[in-house]
Amino acid sequence: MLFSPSLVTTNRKNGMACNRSIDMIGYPMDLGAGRRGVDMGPTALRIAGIQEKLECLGYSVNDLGDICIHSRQDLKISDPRLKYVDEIATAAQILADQVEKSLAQDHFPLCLGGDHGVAIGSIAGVSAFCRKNGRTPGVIWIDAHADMNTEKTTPSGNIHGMALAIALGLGDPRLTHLNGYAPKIQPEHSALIGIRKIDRLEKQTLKNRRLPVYTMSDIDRKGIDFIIGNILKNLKAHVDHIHVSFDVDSVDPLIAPGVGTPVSGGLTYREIHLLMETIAECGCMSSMDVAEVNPILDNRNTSAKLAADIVASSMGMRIL
Ligand SMILES: [Mn+2]
Repeated sequence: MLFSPSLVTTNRKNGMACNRSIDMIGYPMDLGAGRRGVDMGPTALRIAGIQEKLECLGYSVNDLGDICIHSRQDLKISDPRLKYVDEIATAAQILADQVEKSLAQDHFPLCLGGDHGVAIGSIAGVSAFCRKNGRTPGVIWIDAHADMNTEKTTPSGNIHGMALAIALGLGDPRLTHLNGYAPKIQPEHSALIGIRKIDRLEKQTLKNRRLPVYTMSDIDRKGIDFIIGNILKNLKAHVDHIHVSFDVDSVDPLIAPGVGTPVSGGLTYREIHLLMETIAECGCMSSMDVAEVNPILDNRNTSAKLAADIVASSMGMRIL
């Protein structure tokens, strides 16, 4: 493997050892989404060269393959307000166990969605690891949506719109109580960024929980550099493990059309890269999801390629 010596130095300086191992875990799930297609996300990201991009940065990457998930043809919706809840809970527990195992081996778990319900399992795994090792977990949620619905507020019954609420302990116990406890994350140890579409009742939950939310208007006014700087400063003071949950729909659909739920007015190419570069510089990210790549809506895999580059930025890829 050839890589430039300057990149190795940069990685070391950032606190990410250049020989650090990444465990890539595919989560081909579309049961949480309204539209089909995101179950092909892990394949699209692999074809986009995500592994090679990370290896070029000096990491050793273990592709652990895909977690086995039943397809919706084989399943029935028992509760229209929590579609496919049992299958989602089963798969989330399998992912949680794998993420915990990777962290216990001092590997970096990179979870490839699949719909954003991937975060239910990944955060449960992060939380379990932190609990056993006396650490406090935090999460940076990069998304067009807040994903703060519960079965009581959801307009669709799609569980991918509930993933953050579930991590915070709100919702059905089959999902909130993986590993037998809730919440997995405290609201003050989370931050939402890129938000521009919130359902009416979901807005109330966000306000009640006093979550730190940075909308696109905040980004327009204050700039992405200032906002991510503040988020990282605050999290670093209070948590020892930062999980980044990256929904590719946070990026503007003009450059990332192949996502589950596109919403206009998203992060620009430069904003998302700067955000991720700042996270890499901080050297404090310990696990990550990349979710909602939908090849059916994509244009020659451009969104998956963009997502793979963005992940590489978050892991230390630099212009200079
Ligand atoms: Mn999302």
